[in-house]
Amino acid sequence: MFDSLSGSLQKIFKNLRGYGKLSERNIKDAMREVRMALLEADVNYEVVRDFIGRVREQCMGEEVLESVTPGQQVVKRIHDELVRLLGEHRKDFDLNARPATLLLLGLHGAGKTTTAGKLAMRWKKEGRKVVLVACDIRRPAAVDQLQVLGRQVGVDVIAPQKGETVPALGRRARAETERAGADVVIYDSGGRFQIDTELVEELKQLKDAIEPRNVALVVDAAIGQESVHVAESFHEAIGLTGLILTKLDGDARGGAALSIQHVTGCPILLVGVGERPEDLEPFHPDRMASRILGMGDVVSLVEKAQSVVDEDTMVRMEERLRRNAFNFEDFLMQIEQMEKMGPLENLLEMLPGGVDIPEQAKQQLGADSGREWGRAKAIIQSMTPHERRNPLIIKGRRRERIARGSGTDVRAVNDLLKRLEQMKRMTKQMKKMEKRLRRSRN
Ligand SMILES: Nc1nc2c(ncn2[C@@H]2O[C@H](COP(=O)(O)OP(=O)(O)O)[C@@H](O)[C@H]2O)c(=O)[nH]1
Ligand SMILES: [Mg+2]
Repeated sequence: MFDSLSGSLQKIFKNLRGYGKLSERNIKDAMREVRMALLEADVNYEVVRDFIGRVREQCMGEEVLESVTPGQQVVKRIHDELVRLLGEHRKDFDLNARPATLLLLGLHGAGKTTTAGKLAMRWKKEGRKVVLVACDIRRPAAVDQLQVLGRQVGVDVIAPQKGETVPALGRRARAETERAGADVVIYDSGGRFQIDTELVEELKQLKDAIEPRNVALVVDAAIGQESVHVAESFHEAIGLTGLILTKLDGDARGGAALSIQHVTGCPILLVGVGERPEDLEPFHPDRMASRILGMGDVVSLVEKAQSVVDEDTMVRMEERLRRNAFNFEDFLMQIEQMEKMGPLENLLEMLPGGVDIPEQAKQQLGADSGREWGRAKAIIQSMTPHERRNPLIIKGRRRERIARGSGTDVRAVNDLLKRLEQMKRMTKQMKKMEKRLRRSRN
């Protein structure tokens, strides 16, 4: 649903990550590109302006500019601001009353009736007794549509009687459902092509009659920024507790989803992603932001790394590796930092595409790497401090002793020594390449 926005943002990030250090100029340029991408996705102009302003301010601080992973830090700031834009935390309906009541309203064709059916199915599956009420009385077809949905899902539908007004139907349904001990009552209402005084009056009377705890506006995301204006008008006239965005499966550019909660102050509760009864998703601001940024849940991963790995140690180790002074003491410290991150299989889940790796393969990978790290640790711990600091002195006799002490064999000890050498060789090669690159640039 956010494919093109996602694509442009990822391109910008890729550039950013390419820099070892970021200058204020780099950040300004990147922010201009992000701004373009958001506007192209049809995000509200003022929302974009505020958003870019906040992110830019945060990125100009030394926390980002002086960081060892500046590109990553910028992405994290953008992600956090996106989450804020989308409403910060997941909000749900208030289903505490018995019966809990929900009034669905919106323009004609927004997806009210479809959503009523979807919600009825969802709540019925959770074991609740759901009743639908057909308050779109002006169009006989609308009542039929809800009755068909009710039959499909297997819930009762209360239909208008001859000559019954909307508020009268509301009052009757309220009394009946209270008597019948329903858990949730969903009122589907009538819409217009535009919000007008007649519609507002009818909805107000219905709302007064049923006094619903939840008043949710169903908005078609495909109409873009117009949906934001629609939501503002309805909220002002009727008072809403939440929003349901439909048709996010279509080619909507997503701008509505990114602006609507910020502009109206109403949380997005659900999104409709298709016509089938199961095409309804709860709205999680953080997951939506990750999805837009095409990053799996890398943000949690970065945060996790930040919380367990202390930056000083990492910087010191990088420095030692550069000077080729990296020894087994550093190696051990690195393993310990890795272990603090938790089992590999859990980390894999957070990577983009990580969820697609079969569970069994993940477990296997996790177990293998755990065993390997465990063995490396045992071998290093069997070395004397002097040996750890001077790997070159570890020859025949010492190798045998270390193998015995760690419950491994000489081959495993040899392998580990080789790995340390490999790491050093690689760093040396990287240094050479860097030099060559620098020379070719000048
Ligand atoms: N693709 C897509 N179509 C939807 C979605 N929600 C509703 N529709 C379609 O939009 C049209 C109008 O829906 P309806 O529920 O009758 O709108 P209402 O007038 O607000 O009650 C129908 O053809 C629905 O199948 C959605 O999330 N995705
Ligand atoms: Mg309808």
